[in-house]
Amino acid sequence: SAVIEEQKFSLQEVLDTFKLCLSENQDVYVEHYVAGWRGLVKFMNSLGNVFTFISKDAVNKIQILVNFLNGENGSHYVTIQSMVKYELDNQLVDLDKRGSHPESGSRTLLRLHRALRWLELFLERLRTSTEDSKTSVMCADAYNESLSQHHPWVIRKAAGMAFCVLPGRPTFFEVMNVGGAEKVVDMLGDAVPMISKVYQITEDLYSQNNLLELP
Ligand code: 1PX
Repeated sequence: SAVIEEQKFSLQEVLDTFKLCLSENQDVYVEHYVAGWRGLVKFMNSLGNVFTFISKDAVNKIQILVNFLNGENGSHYVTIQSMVKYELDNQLVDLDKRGSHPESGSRTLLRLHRALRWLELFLERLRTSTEDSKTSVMCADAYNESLSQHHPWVIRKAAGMAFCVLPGRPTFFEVMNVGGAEKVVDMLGDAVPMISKVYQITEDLYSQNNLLELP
């Protein structure tokens, strides 16, 4: 059973991936960013089929970035900073409206970046929650405060329905497979600042380049 234990998925490993994102000079590695999202998707899928409409879009966006990373210009896609510079310098981004580059790396990553803010807010709520807190409420509050502002009504509606069937806090903690509630709180105390940092660096980069509203 020790072997089975080892193979079991833990959210700790996933969140640790985000630690690997930052280089010495505060650049963000696309490879680890994408790996972090892969792990989150895996976690979400283990919660049930209702969440696949959400994970499908994330998977699609992850794949777009992986294709760039493995493509012939992959060396420009090593960090978010180099990706943005390369795509802007070579007019590879639709800036005002969708045109000939509807799936640029920059606009694709922006969608995940906005979702990362939701994750940060949700995990922080989870961290400070009590036994009787509802995951659905924490999730919805975090969403309404962040990602929802970028979604049309129909997506907001569907997301709201998905939140309602989220498992309760005890099951949620169990699926995270980190240990007891205390361990989860410790782990989140460690992970959330790291995620915030990655988020803030990306946010500043996009803001400086006026890219926060990419279509
Ligand atoms: C311990 C907590 C871990 C939870 C991990 C959950 C990972 C969540 C992954 C969510 C990724 C969502 C990416 C959404 C990107 C996006 O905004 N896409 C939209 C715009 O894209 P476009 O290419 O058209 O400009 C797109 O329209 C999205 C459609 C799918 C619905 C998105 C609903 C987002 C809800 C986020 C909350 C997830 C709740 C999961 C519960 C654990």
